[in-house]
Amino acid sequence: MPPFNPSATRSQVTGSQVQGAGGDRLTIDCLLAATTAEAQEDGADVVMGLTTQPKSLPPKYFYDDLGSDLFEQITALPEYYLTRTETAILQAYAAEIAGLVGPCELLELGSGSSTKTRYLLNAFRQAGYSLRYIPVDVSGGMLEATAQQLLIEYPSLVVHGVVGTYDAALSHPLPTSPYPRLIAFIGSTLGNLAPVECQTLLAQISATLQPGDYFLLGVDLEKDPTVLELAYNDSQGVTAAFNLNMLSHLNWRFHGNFQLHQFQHRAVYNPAASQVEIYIDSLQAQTVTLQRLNLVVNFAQDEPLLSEISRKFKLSTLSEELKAVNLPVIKVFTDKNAWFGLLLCQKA
Ligand code: AVJ
Repeated sequence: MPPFNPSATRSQVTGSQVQGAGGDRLTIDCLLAATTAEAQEDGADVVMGLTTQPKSLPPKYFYDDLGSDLFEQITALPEYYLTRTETAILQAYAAEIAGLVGPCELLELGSGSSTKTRYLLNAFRQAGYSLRYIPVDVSGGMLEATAQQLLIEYPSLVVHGVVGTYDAALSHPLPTSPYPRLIAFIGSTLGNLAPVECQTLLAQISATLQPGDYFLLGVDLEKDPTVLELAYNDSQGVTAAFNLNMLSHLNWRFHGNFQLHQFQHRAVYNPAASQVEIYIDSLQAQTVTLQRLNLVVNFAQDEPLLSEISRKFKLSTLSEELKAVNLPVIKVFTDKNAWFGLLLCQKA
């Protein structure tokens, strides 16, 4: 099979659906743009972020194939407790979750390498439930490689991947299923969203679910700021590389000329907003051009660019917010330190 081409144009979407080695067990829909016009449309958020003061960029631009790879490396860092902690929770409670949910169709937002998801897939398989898995990710390379691997590991799994943003994927029509849907949004990706955007996405997720469907949400919780700051300033510099890779991603995607060595990674905890803030600081006054976006940007010396917020949640507040969008929590799973929370909700 030819390698999956994440830059297929929208008009090729249907034509570029991948029918995998597993025959009709694999479909991949690509909703990303590739023509100049579409890339410009895609990059409207980049233009907005770089022309508004203070400057910022959407965290989704971390995740080109190299960025997804660097994130995988972050998850193995000694300082980065998040993935390890959530994995332990899934390991301990996946069977209970499968028991509560029953046979279903699992749609995962931001599936990445689907490593933690395997605990759920294993639990559903163990229970004898058939399962359709719909991984959604902006990184097409990682999604396809993961899907191919899953077909081998799970001989009766049907995979329908969607390469695209959450927005595009949630409104993308999928074949109907006789089973309830379980939307999984784990890994604390919700923490990237400011409170208002967070409410909007939760409401959007709720709107795509039928009463009785499920939502599984994994979030990082408030804790000692020292622990938090270490997790985003690792001693091996992997987080710094991950952060700066956003600039190389913009360079190739939008024909830009960011000089990475003229920028620096910085992460600080902001207790008032309960969030770690990740910045790319400009080490000198400089001008950057993004040809494909017709954009010229000036940076002052030491000017910060906010590349990510990583919010740390309080279980009681979050549960209220979920209830407000018709997704009441039916069970909360956590670790012994209450560092991370996994919330199983059911659409009312
Ligand atoms: C993938 C959003 C959960 O916020 O911890 C890791 C991304 N950024 N190190 C996080 C990230 C820097 C991560 N999330």
